[in-house]
Amino acid sequence: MIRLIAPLAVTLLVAACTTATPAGSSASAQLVATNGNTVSGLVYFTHYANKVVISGKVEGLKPNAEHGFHIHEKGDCSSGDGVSAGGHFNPYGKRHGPTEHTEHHAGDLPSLKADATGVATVKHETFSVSVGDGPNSILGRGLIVHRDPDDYQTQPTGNSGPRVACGVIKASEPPPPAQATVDVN
Ligand SMILES: [Cu+2]
Ligand SMILES: [Zn+2]
Repeated sequence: MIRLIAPLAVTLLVAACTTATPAGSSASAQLVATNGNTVSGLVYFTHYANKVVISGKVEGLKPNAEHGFHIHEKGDCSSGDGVSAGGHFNPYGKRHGPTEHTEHHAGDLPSLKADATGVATVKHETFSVSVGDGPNSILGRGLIVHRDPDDYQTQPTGNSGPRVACGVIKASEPPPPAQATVDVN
């Protein structure tokens, strides 16, 4: 618990953009391949104070390649091609862009980087979304993996090609300890 005190100070500084979601609230998305694809995975979203740690693993990707990765507006994978998940989650009306710049959709994430065996490890922290409440809550949203890299420029999609896996972000148990090793300070 002591390790959570430092982030609380940060919370006060950026209180205008934060919500009252209790630290430790967790959600996860089981990624299922869209029609004709082989990509699968399990990704966790864990809320610590004002930030959300995203962790997990995605498999069955084209090896040694980048793949666009976003939270999409709708938790609906029913169309079979991922298109039913709608556009990028964008509660604040921003432009699509890289997460290190201020102007990006709340749902924009760094592209997945597949290793030689087609496996990508997800490890990212974001201040742009919450798990639980507020306009930026990702509960009930979609998580999409794309075939191609995100160029972080093309509006509003990043031009990362077809959707190769889709999942719905739902409240869940926290990630197992092996996946929760992100430094929360
Ligand atoms: Cu996307
Ligand atoms: Zn976007």
